[in-house]
Amino acid sequence: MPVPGLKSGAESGVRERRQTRKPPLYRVYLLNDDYTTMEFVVQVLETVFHKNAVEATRIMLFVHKQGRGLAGMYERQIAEAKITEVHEQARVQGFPLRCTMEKE
Ligand code: TYC
Repeated sequence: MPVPGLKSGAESGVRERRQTRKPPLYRVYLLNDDYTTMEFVVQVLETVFHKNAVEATRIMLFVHKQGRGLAGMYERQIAEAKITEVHEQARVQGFPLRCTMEKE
């Protein structure tokens, strides 16, 4: 028998909240260094993070001046894969470019 004032999960919104809960996002940062070329960093931002040339150049210059900059926000596994891809592309080209991630 329904208890007055006590709503079901669906009515109270509990179930909806559970079903729509988003997984945590991670910020992926590029770090500055003295050796990686600006051209390569722009290329990485375009190919790995799908930025257009203008946005990629803006982010690269921000990192160059400030020390680090946000490349994108992703679920954990995607963020990890992007970082691995950046480090792999950098390794192949002989650049020390580094990338980090931080939860939300
Ligand atoms: N500082 C580098 C240079 O002067 C350019 C650079 C920018 C390197 C961003 C890394 O994440 C980086 N060639």
